[in-house]
Amino acid sequence: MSETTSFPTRLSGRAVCVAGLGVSGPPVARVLLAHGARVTVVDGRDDDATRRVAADLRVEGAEVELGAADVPPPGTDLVVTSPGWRPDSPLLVAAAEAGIEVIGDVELAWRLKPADQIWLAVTGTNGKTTTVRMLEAMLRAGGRDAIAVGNVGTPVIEAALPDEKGAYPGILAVELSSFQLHWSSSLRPHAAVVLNVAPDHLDWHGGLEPYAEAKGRIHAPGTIRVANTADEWSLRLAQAGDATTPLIGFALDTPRPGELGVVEDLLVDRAFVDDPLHSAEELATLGDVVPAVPHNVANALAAAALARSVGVAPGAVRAGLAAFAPEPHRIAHVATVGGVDYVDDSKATNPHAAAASLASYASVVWVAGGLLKGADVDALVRSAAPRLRGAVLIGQDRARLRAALETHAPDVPVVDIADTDGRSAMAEVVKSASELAREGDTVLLAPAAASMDMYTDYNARGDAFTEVVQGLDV
Ligand code: UMA
Repeated sequence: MSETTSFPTRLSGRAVCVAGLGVSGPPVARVLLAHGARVTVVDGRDDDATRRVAADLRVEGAEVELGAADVPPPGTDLVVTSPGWRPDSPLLVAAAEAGIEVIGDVELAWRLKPADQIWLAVTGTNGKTTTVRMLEAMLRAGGRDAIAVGNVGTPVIEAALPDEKGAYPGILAVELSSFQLHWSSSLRPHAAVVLNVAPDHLDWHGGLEPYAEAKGRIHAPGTIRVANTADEWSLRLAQAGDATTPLIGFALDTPRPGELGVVEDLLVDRAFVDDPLHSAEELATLGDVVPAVPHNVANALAAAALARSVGVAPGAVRAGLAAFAPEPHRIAHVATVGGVDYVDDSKATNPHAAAASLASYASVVWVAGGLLKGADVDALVRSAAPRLRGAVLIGQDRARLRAALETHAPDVPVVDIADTDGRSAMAEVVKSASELAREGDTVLLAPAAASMDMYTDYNARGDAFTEVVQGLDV
């Protein structure tokens, strides 16, 4: 497209192909139509639900092609892809070969957003959603007009732009996945953090380095860099960002000047204060963080750093934490039965998340398995071994977990559930786990794997676990 006029103006009359008719595709198509673009939406699916969404969009003026979608329509000027589309998918390869620009939904939102809207951005392998929700709560407690958007569920494009009355949120707490960052090039968040990096989505990115590199894009020119100093990649990616901006560290120990940290039972800021060398601000107590497990305290510190970067007062940080309610299936205590705690952390869909979860309990019957997405589980099993009372394995890649347990925890009893029906398998899981557990133990669903081999998503897996546990005799 010609570079001489502004991006929004250039969209008028242009042929734009929107790849994907899932969550982000429809609002992207609508915004493009509103800017006068000629829009064709493509999706590989052709089922009833997709056809219904397609029918609505056709009424609004878009072309929609369902089923095989291997090349952009002739004359396409720009492709806006949904995040999950892999760079090696035929349509995106064909677009690249034809010299057509490919951007993601987040990049489109950035190019169209009002100039004075502030973005605070969060990525990382684990903790993103909790952190943006905490951040949203802190910003609101501080009187700011803020909303959490992005990978958390509300497409950025839906929230970033002015409504019919011309109103728009002043600040976005944006959760960005590595996919969304891969398809972004000109984002310039006010402040940003990579919470942590551990192997995940390796099949999509082709390895850990490109996965981390995609996350590192969040530290754009001019962006205040927030880094978890206890995480090698988090720090390294921030250090590789714009050296002219402040680098604010956070960790679970005593903060140095320029950092946020923990002193006894207090969350403390020694960065966004008048005199970091000689003073510090108390932000909250550990008791304000729910649950106060180590990785969640790190999430709270990251959210606090981003909130403080736009001037949110310490009292609002604390009030935000108090107002924050954890989302379901994240270290959720389901019940105590016979002195055994049952905890649902179905959201632990990769080994790094499962490791943080396992480290929060002293003696665990571990429920694990599903789709490992190319991740290695040896380090996880090795570090968890001393805490394991037993393990119950489900799902497609359970043999790899079993092999790791045989190597690193040979004395730990392991029950293998071969049933692939989500509901009946979970009943067997809970029965076996309750038989392995002793009083004082925790039965922990922290699968280290994605759920889609047996469930719609991690919510359905967590719901199945919760339902069976709630049916146990108290
Ligand atoms: N499709 C194709 N061909 C492909 C790939 C996808 O036709 O090669 C079609 C699918 O049939 C589907 C549509 O594209 O109809 C879906 O696109 P999508 O899965 O890329 O994305 P959306 O439905 O738009 O949802 C996305 C995020 N999904 C992914 O990144 C996979 C959502 O994150 C996000 O909440 C939403 O945008 C709003 O921003 C979900 C997620 O799983 C929660 N994220 C991953 C994670 O958290 O680990 C990154």
